[in-house]
Amino acid sequence: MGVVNVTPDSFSDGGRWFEADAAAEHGRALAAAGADLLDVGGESTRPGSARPSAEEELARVLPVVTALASDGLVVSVDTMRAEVARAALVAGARVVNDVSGGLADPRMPEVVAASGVPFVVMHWRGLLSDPHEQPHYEDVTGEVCRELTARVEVLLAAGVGEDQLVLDPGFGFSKDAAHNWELLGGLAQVVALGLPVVVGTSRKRFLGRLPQHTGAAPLTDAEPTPPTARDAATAATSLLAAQAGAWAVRVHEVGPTLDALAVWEQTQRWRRAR
Ligand code: PMM
Repeated sequence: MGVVNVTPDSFSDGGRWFEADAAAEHGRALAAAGADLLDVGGESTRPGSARPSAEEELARVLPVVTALASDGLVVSVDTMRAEVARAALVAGARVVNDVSGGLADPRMPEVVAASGVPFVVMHWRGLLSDPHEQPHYEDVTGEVCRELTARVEVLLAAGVGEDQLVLDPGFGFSKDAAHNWELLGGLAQVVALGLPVVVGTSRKRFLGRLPQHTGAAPLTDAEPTPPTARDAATAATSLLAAQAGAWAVRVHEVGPTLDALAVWEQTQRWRRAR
């Protein structure tokens, strides 16, 4: 899943693809590099960023969804708004990806149920509590699994088909670095819930402190590496996600992740051949 952020302020690629033509061109490049699915989003979830109006979000995503879908590419729309999801589906999107797991907009379950398309249900406590509050978990993987299961029950009761549901543990959303590492190590537990799982670790902040962990930079150096320097670490997390049985990984740079997945697939083939 290749990321196409049509936003002026995303943390990872802020503003680079804000113009519709540039965003569509970027989506085509990701597809040419091997992405099976292009995730088009018009709202940044960066802490402190102001939400765009629904009109503004529509104006950002619709031209890009239309351009990519009319090229025959498979597009998902990354939105928390039912109205944007509905319009994007009419424009040719084939998947809805909601970082609030359907919590932000009470009309989202009905739009998803009526469309029959896959729905990515991401874990995020941000809409249940103060988003600036320090996240607290006794057992992050277990709690994420329980909270995702609760979302699934609500969505099924609202008429969404089980075969539409895709889970995402929500790396970096209401989670600090230690939570993200623990969750990555416990990913197989999320997969064991029995639904397809998307993993979105790409260029996230917890991957920006590896030079300190490896001793390549002093521990006192508080500055994380810039997001664009995190693609090797992202490829490593993609491989771990594949190994744990994830259905998809959501990444900004496709090449390094495809190489890592090819490495994993070769070892799998060898194991199967024995
Ligand atoms: N992360 C971001 C945005 N959308 N969607 C899913 N399903 N999973 C994620 O982890 C996720 C997402 C934030 O990252 P970005 O600003 O680089 O797009």
